[in-house]
Amino acid sequence: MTATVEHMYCDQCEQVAGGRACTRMGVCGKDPELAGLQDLVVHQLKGIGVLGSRALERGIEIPEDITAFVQEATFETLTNVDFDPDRFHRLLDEGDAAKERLRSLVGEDPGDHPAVTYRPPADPDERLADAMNVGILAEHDLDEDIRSLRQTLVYGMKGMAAYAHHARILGETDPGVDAFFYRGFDAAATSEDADELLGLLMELGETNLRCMEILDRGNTGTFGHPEPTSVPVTVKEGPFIVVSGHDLKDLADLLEQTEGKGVNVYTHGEMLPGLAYPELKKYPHLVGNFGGAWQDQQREFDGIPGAILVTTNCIQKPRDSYVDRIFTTGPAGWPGVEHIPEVDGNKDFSPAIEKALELGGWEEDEEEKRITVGFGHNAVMGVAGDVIEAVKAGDIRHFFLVGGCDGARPGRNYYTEFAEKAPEDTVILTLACGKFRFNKMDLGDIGGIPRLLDIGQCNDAYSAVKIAEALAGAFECDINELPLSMILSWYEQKAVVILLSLLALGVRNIKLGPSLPAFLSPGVLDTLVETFDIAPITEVDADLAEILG
Ligand code: SF4
Ligand code: SF3
Repeated sequence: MTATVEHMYCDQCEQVAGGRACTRMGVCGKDPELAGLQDLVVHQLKGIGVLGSRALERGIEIPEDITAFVQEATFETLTNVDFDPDRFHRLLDEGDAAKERLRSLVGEDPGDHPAVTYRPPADPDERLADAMNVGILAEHDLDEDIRSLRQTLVYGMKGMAAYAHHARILGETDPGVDAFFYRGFDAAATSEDADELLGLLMELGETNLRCMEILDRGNTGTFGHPEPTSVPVTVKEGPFIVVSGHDLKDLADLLEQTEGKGVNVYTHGEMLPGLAYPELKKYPHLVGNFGGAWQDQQREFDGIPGAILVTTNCIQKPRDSYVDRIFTTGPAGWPGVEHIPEVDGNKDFSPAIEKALELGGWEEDEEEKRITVGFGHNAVMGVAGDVIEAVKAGDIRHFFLVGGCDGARPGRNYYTEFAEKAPEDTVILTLACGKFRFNKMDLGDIGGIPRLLDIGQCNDAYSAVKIAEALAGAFECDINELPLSMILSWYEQKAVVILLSLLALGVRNIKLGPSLPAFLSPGVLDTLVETFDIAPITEVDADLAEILG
């Protein structure tokens, strides 16, 4: 018997109902029960943050498994990652155990903040009742700017948790990144000082640059540097598995396990950049990319004759026509969908492989179409000399970074139109899943330099920053003085933390769309606009005219 929960309040993503908050049912498919459980997990994380901060202040080392737990649990509350209530019940219990251990490590009285003293009751119904007393609505008596700053901090940490989790899987950690989660959750629970919270947001942005750097090191150290690679975006005859999400390690393990089995592997969504890494593309049965961005999955997976493996966001409610052939792993989850667990550091993907063989796959090859991917910082630096010459000669007038998340709203056609209308003497750098709106267009080249350079996943914003810094170095100027404009699209919380990273670097005049975050209060938004000149996207022609003068 489950308690009926009718209310929720979630405003963390761009798809938010009515531009304000999802209060009855999430547009993403998150119901009030799941929203309540996620709020409780965040409440636990705040308690862990307060205790962990005390430990760090006193120079006490926090056990590695607790930090790994904090990052994974935070990641699971990110939009479109995990919809399975059972797993959030487990995270609540694990959080409780982590708090107990931290309490005994700290030794002294940790105070009586409700997030510290909270113990999840054994009865699931009672937990759901507790959920009504935590979350954003429980902070209604707080000043709205403080509440907004705290939320931005939590959402930004959700984004960084994803990157920290991926880096950790590849053996990369950083003490500053790990420590920030404790300090950040502590402040999100206790701080009522706007300056302190704003300072922490900038520090989070800086820390996330470091986090994306260690993830880049993990990815390139394990799989080599991405190389410009022409890849098919059409299907081939035969059994197959489509791999979605961001976890390149899962893709690598699956490629190894499918070798010689007669099963093709396709990337999907944010896994597309995997096709450019030498240690992944060496497998001949990694045959290309299937489909577009996440919001098209229900249509594209409908009745698909192969298996699907989702490693992280974005998962949507599977239709009956493919629920028997979709699998989740890592932080991703959907109730009723088979989850492939990690056991002693290994994952056994046999259920997905068997399903692919049983379904038989596509009956014939499609007429082949290709796109080029793999312009990470290493590849772009390799042609930096040509790029700099082309700018000096006036052949390249301007660079646009058109990057970020995709989503379902009609306003997102802006980004397609932007790529179409960008003048022929401009170059578009892109990253994350928003690029599916224009990455099959042939934009040609400028003296052999492709006009569309796909840098990679959202976390490869690190590559974009390195490229921008290298250009600024070559032209002996500040990033803001470069002929470079950032036109960003956001949907979930990784985009929030990337935006904070760009602001922490001092990047000004970012254009953000398709709408501004609902969780920014008017006061906080004013501060960001005044300090960084962030502006919402308007009309493509007007924005281009303004940027190109
Ligand atoms: Fe709504 Fe987005 Fe929250 Fe889902 S994650 S409930 S769509 S605001
Ligand atoms: Fe896309 Fe979900 Fe954000 Fe890594 S896959 S970017 S939305």
